[in-house]
Formats: sequence, C-alpha cells, structure tokens
Amino acid sequence: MLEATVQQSVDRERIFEGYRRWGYLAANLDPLGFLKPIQHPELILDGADATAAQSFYCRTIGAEFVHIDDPVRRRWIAERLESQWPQPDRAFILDRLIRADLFEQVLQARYLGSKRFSLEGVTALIPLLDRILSAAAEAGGEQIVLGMSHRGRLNVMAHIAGQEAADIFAGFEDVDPRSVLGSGDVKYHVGATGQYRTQNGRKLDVHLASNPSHLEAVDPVAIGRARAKQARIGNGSLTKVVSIVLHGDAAFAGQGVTAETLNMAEIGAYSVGGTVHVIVNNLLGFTTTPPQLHSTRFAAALAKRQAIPIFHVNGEDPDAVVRVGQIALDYRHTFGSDVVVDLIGYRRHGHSEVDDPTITQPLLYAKIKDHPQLWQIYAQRIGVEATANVEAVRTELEAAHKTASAMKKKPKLRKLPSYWSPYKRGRYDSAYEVDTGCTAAELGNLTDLLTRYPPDFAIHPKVKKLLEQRSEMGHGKRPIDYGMAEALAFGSLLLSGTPVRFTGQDTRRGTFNQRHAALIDTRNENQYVPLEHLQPSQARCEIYNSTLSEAAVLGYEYGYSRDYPEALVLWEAQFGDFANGAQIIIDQFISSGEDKWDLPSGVVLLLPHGFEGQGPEHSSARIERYLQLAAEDNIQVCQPSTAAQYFQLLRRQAMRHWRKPLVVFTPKSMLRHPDASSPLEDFQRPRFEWVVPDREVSSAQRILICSGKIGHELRNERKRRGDTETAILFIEQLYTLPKKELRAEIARHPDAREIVWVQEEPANMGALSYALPRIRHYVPEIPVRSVKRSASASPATGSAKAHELEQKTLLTLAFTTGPA
Ligand SMILES: Cc1ncc(C[n+]2csc(CCOP(=O)(O)OP(=O)(O)O)c2C)c(N)n1
Repeated sequence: MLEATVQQSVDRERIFEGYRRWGYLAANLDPLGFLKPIQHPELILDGADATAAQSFYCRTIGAEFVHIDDPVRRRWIAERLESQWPQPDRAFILDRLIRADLFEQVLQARYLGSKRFSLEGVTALIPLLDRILSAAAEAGGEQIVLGMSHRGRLNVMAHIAGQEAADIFAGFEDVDPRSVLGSGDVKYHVGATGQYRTQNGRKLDVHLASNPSHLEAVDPVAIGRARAKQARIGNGSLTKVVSIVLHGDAAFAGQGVTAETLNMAEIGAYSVGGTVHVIVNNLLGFTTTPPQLHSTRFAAALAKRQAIPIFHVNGEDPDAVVRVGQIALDYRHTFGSDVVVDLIGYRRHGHSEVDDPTITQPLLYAKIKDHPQLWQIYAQRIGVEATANVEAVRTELEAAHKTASAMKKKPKLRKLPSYWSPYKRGRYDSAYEVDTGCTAAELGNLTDLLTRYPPDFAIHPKVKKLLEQRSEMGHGKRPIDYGMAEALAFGSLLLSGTPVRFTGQDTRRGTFNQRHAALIDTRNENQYVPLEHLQPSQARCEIYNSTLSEAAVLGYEYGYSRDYPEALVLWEAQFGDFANGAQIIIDQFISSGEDKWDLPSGVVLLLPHGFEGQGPEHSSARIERYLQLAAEDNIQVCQPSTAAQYFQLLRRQAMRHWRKPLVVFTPKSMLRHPDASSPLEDFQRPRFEWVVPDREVSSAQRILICSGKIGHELRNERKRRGDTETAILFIEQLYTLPKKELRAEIARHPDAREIVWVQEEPANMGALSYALPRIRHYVPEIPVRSVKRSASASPATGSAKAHELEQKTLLTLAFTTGPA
C-alpha cells in the first residue's frame, strides 16, 4: 500500500515536471486558434492521468519558467500556478473592457481615417495593467514609469495614465498648428503624466515616457528614468518606483535594444528591482506573420536566455490575464527580477486604421470580421447584460468628443516634475554662465582627498606612482593632465553637492588607462573609489563599467538625466565611433527630444576622437554628424583642447542652470601629452573658453583655425619652422559656434591676409562643411580656405605609416600660402 502511494507520488511528480517544462506548448493561448497547441513528446505519458497538470499548465496560461536555475523561484511559480485562485472582481473587469473597446470605437467613428493604432484585439491589456498597478500600489508603490510604443497608447493614456478622454481627443482635432510649426510630435508618441487611482482609492503617479517611432528604443530610457527616480528616494525605492515596459511582438523579437536592455536587468549599475515587461502580442508585425518575424515559436523567447519567467496568456480570458498580472508583480517584488507577460490576442484593424489588412491576411481578417468584441465575449461568459453600461460609456465618450472639438488650444498631457523648476531649457542665454574656476587652495585640498586610500590597501605600483604624480599636479608642481582634470571636476562637484553618475565600457579604469577611478587591491581585488570617500556630506558618486552596449546604455543614461537634473550624468563611448550603435538614442531623444516633447536633458557624451594612425575605426567620432544634428540650441558640441578646458567644461555643464545635452570630443594620445596638460592657474581661470586665443603670436599674417589635437600639432610645426607670422586659434565650442569671440580673436590680427580652416578629418567629415561657410560669413573681409584630408569613404587609413605621411602633408599645406 505504502509502496503504491510512493509510486503514485513519483508518477505525479514526473507528470508535473513534464507539464511545468512543456505545458505551455499545449496551452490554449491564441483566441483565434491560429497558434495550434503542440503535444510535446514528453507530455505523452503512456496512459498516466495528467488531468490535474493539464488544468494548471495547458489552459489559457502557459508558463515558461524551468529555465530558471534557482529552485526557490521555480517552486514559487509552480505553487502559484498549481493552486486555485479566487474569482477576480468581474464587474470591474467588464467595465474596463467596455471602456477600452468603446474608446477605440468612438475614435474610429469620430475621426475616421486618422491613425490611432487601436488596441482592439488585445484590450485585456487594460485590466492587466489595472492589476499590475493595483498590486504595485498595495505593496507600497508610489510611481510607475511606463515605456511603450504606438499600439494602444491612447487607450493606455486614458485608462492608466490618468488623462481625460477629451484631452486625448483634442490631439485629433489638431488645433493651433501655428504653435508647433516645425516642432511637436504626433499624438501617439507624446508622453503623459497623470494619476492612477486603484479601486480602493490608492494613488500612483504614472509617467508615460515620450517615445519615438523607433520601436523598443524607449525601453532603456524608461528604465533609466525609473532608476533616477529611485535614486532620488533612497530607501525602499525599489518598491516605490516600478518600471513597466510594453512591447510589440515583432519588435520584441527583432530589435537588438531589447536584448541589450534585458541584459542590464541584474547588474548593479542598472538594476531597478525588476521591470515588468508586457508583450502586447497580436501575432502580426505590420503585414508580417510570426514565422517570418522570429526563429522561435514565441516572440518572447529572447527573455529565456536569462532567469526571467515568461507568462503567456490568452488575451480572451480576462480572469487569467488579471491573475497573471498579479503573479508578475508579486514575482518582481519577491525576487527583484524582470518578468515577461506575453498577452496574446489579435489586431482588429490594419496596422493602422488606414491600412487594409485583408490584402495580406485575407483568412485571418475574414475570421476577425465576425469575431465579437472582448467585452461581449466576457459579458456573456460571466452572464451579465452590459448594454446599459455600454451606452453610458458611449455617452460619456461622446461628451468628451464634444468638449475636444470646442477646444482652442491643445491641452498639455504632461508636466515636468518639480525638481526641474530651477532649471532652464530652450535657447541659450549668456546670463546662464557662472564662474567655474577653483582656487589653488580648493584644488590642493581636493587633490589630497583624491590621492589617498586606506593604509592597509595594497596598491598597484603603477597606480601608486600615478597617484603620487597626481598629488604633485594638484599642488602645482607639474602640469595637470586630463585624468586628473576630470577627477578634480568630479570631486569639486561632488563636494558642492552635485551627484555624478558616469558609465561606459571600461570606464572605471579608462580605456586608455587614464582614469583609475577605482583603485584595486592587488591582494584581494577589493575596490576603493576615492571619489566616493571625499567627505561624508558629499553627493553620491556612481562610476560604473557598462555592459558592452551603446544603444541601451546611452538610452538608460539619457533617461536617468531626464529625472535627475541636479546630477552630472555622463556616458563614455569606448571610441567615439561606437556611438553610432546608439544613433537612435542620439537622433530620436538627445538631439530632438526637447523640440518634439519639450523635455530637457543635461546628459553628457564623451567621445574619444583623433587621427592617430589606428585605422578606419577608432579615429573619428564623427564630429560632422553632431554638427548636422545641431539647431535651435538643441545640443552643445565641444572639443576642449586642454585638461583645464575639460575641467571647466564639465563644471560648467553641472553648475549652469541651463540643461542641455553636451557632446564632448575627448582625446586619446593627448590624454597625458604635455601640450594638452594645463598649469594649475588655468583651473583658476573663471570660465571655459569658447575659443582659445593665440597667446604667443600677436599680429599675424595668417590665421589657422582648428579644433582639438591638430591644433597642438600645428603649434609644434610652427615652432619647428620658427614661424612668427601665423596665429593658431582653437575653437573649443563648435556648436553653438562662438561668433563674437571668434571675430574678436581674428580682429587682434589686423594684418591677417588669409584664414585657413585646418582639420585632420577627410573633406566630407569633421567640422569643415559646418565651420567653413560660417567663418566666411562672419569674416567676409578675409579669404578663407581649408586644409584637410581628401574626401574619403572611410575615415582613416589602415596604415600607421600612411597616416604619418598624410599628417605631415596636412601640416605642410597648413603653413603654405595658397589659393582660396
Ligand atoms: C525600429 C523600427 N523599425 C521599423 C518600424 C516600422 N514599424 C512600425 S510598427 C511596425 C510593426 C510592429 O509590429 P509589433 O512590434 O508586433 O507591434 P504592433 O504594431 O503589431 O502592435 C513596424 C515594422 C519602426 N517603427 N521602428
């Protein structure tokens, strides 16, 4: 008897193990039945009774979780799936479904032919989010940061982000076009801030991040914003601020930034205590079907490379959907982990409402045509007559439409949090400038704090020497190099209460062995970051090595900067050209976010740049691209030529109350070069110099204008030639080009007969096509020509010797009087 019981229990466990692993394949997940359940061979258990396991794993929830190696987490999930759940508040769910579906229908009727990217087919998203937000609030949540794309966005704004339907409808009226000529964004991209009220009266602030068309690009931005909000709160913040990111199925599977973002979830530099991901899965991407969109059965499979559970759920079983929402939030809170909900439904209309989907999916849409709305299915299932409710909601929405059509001004759907109040955005004003220099005493004291470490710390001999040198630098005994200048900038800001957050690949040591922000004990690899131990009252310092990503990491830091204007937030590319891996973030958020969404940021990009014979890659940070993006004071583009200028620039960025992204081209070989190092006095100068004047030549015949490293080479060449008639000016701020300062410097050489723009980049790159016409325009009385490498498809030669030859030729040409 006992034996039989043991055997039964072993059999049961074997059956359950099979279903925990493969049950999701056999689950009923697609409301329209195109995604056929699969009987995995390991589920065919020769005659054994699997009814119980099937009921848990093969109905309308299909869970993938046995790839999680932690048995505690697996057991936690199994326990929740293998138990009976109380019936949810069905009247509430029905009401929400009616509202979600009718919202779309009224828009369809009133604004026929407008794109809105209807949620119909996956309207269970609204009760799903209701449950996730309510569970978050019940656990002590205060704020939700929501990232999402077009699909159902307006619906989410109305039902989750606390926006009035009338205010959303007003977006379709497109009133007051003159106020947004050349700026603003379409209604399904702009963000919203509002309040969500749970059924039992709790309130959550909801921040729906503004979003470009570029799918998934907002993911890291939203999560970075959540991290900044958590950092502002401190203790308990992981529960108080929750990030939720909604994805399309095609985009989740196809866009690399999704993988990059998921990869950051468990890393100290980026963790937010777990993000709830929801795939709003309509089993279509525009006109393309799943077998063409991903190499996996489910779009969600990407998440399985990590210990992230995936809950697939049939979008036409709202009770199951709500249950999954609760499990997902609880899991996030219990384990501080990401979690994926794959909400499977369909798309009632075309990709947008102006598309005819019957051309590409005639069978699917023939079926959809006769398929009832979800609220109808649900009302029938729970035995409720909903007609009166539907009419009441319709009347409400029609009234909202009427209100919207009478509006004269487009309402603002979002406002900046109060911590933005002290900060300015928009156009530059010289009144924003502040003095950024430090006294010798301040620099000396700070140097002592930056170069100390615990007495029992076994420091690497090379680092010890570096710190000794830095000590001499900070006390005026040797010129200060970039590494020390940067440490002094960060340290001085931290002491005055400005937090510093800085990430990038190998940033703690520095790609060029120049930073050594973290000292490493040679006996045990313990780390000590002097910038974190300046004094107890200092601000928070975070310097992290990032993952090997550009898009997600830069997106994250941009997001962080959006919610921490008081902090200096920096991202460093390993080499400047790698920033093109984050081009979407640069184009769609950093350079245009303020114009489109009126959202400022003070994020800093550090991009190592300079032609040094290292080949086509690693030479150019593509100065030309940032200058092409620049307009309306949207960004600042700078190339400081000395350590002190770098120091002043970083301090200026934090100390001015004007928040504007800053792109800095930073040196590589010049990092420790004496020509680019600065005496202590230059750190005491009041401000960053937009143009570095020639302090050696007073009345020149010729003026060379350049930016960055080439200027130092030109100076050396001038010295070699014993030339006393050529002045060399460095433009340190390329955008906005300092017209007044430049003209003033040129005017100091009244005999100048020629101006030469000199750059090491090829003619189709660098600042040439930006700077040359402007200089000509500013100084029409003097002919201006240029010296540069020939236009080239790739930035630089692969041969170090060819580079030397080219560089020599450039210098020779720069000192040869020639035709304009
Ligand atoms: C990076 C990027 N590439 C292409 C597009 C064009 N596009 C817009 S929506 C869409 C299909 C998206 O499908 P899915 O992610 O499943 O979301 P759905 O629209 O079905 O909700 C495409 C290809 C885009 N917006 N972003």
